[in-house]
Amino acid sequence: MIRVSSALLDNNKKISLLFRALKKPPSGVIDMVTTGTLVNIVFLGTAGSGKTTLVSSFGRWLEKNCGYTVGYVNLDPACLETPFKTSFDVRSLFTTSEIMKREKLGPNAAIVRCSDLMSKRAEEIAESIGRVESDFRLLDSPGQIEIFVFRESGPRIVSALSKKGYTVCIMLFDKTLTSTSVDIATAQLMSLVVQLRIGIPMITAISKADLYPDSNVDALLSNQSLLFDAIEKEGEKEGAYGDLSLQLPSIIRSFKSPARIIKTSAITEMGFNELLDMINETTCACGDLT
Ligand SMILES: Nc1nc2c(ncn2[C@@H]2O[C@H](COP(=O)(O)OP(=O)(O)OP(=O)(O)O)[C@@H](O)[C@H]2O)c(=O)[nH]1
Ligand SMILES: [Mg+2]
Repeated sequence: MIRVSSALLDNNKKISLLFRALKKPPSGVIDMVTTGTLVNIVFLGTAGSGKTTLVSSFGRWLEKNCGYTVGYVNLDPACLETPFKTSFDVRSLFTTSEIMKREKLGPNAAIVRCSDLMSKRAEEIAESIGRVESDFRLLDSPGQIEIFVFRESGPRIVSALSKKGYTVCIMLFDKTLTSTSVDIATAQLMSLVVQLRIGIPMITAISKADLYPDSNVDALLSNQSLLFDAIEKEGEKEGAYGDLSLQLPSIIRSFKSPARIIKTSAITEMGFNELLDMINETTCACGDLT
């Protein structure tokens, strides 16, 4: 972790720290930013899961509630507009619609082409993001997660970015993809696969929780024993697929330290304190993510 002596902190940072002290930061765990570490948070998630809206809302919350400075980064070349003012926008280099026209490609081929261009220019993109001087840099990613994570662009950009600050990922799932115990285990496996691809700490979160304030799977999100018991019960009913789902707990147990899944809402700010706590906890190898 980079440590900067308080003598080197500029006036803005001092004001920000004072503001935070007065407002009492929500997190009781290590406050990384007071040590001068810049934090990159990459928002990944399934299409339409609410990445862009959460970047905007969580960023505003970090600024207003905690007094942090926040830089917003758009890495989605297909989006038309962003609800935040960007400090870096990949659309300043190319856009999907411009590539469609210029190279006479359909929308999917153009998205793939953009991803490959992002990969080629990963160092340059990370350099530009690295120049954003904010406590937190929030990065919005393309809608199609597979294009970012399962091609070269995501891993390359994240790897280059990791040299420019502490980098962590929030993997967002729509509530409709986490309605049963097997869904939740599948989401955890998907987070694990994404983490293997991009190689940085991962926090799994459910979006739009304001639409489902009390769900019957809530207890399973934070208690892995309960989750595994529920999968066993569900698996017993399901025949051949049941056998597969019965294997899920042991796979998750073998590869992933227990981690709770956080319910978030960009509208009510539900789960934002927990998200910040989890980000802090990922910096500590002994962090209790259960
Ligand atoms: N009720 C509710 N709606 C939300 C929330 N977050 C996002 N939405 C809605 O979900 C839809 C998709 O949100 P986006 O933020 O564009 O999702 P995205 O993941 O960035 O979408 P793509 O980049 O196209 O994959 C929009 O209609 C949002 O208003 C939330 O916390 N609560
Ligand atoms: Mg988006």
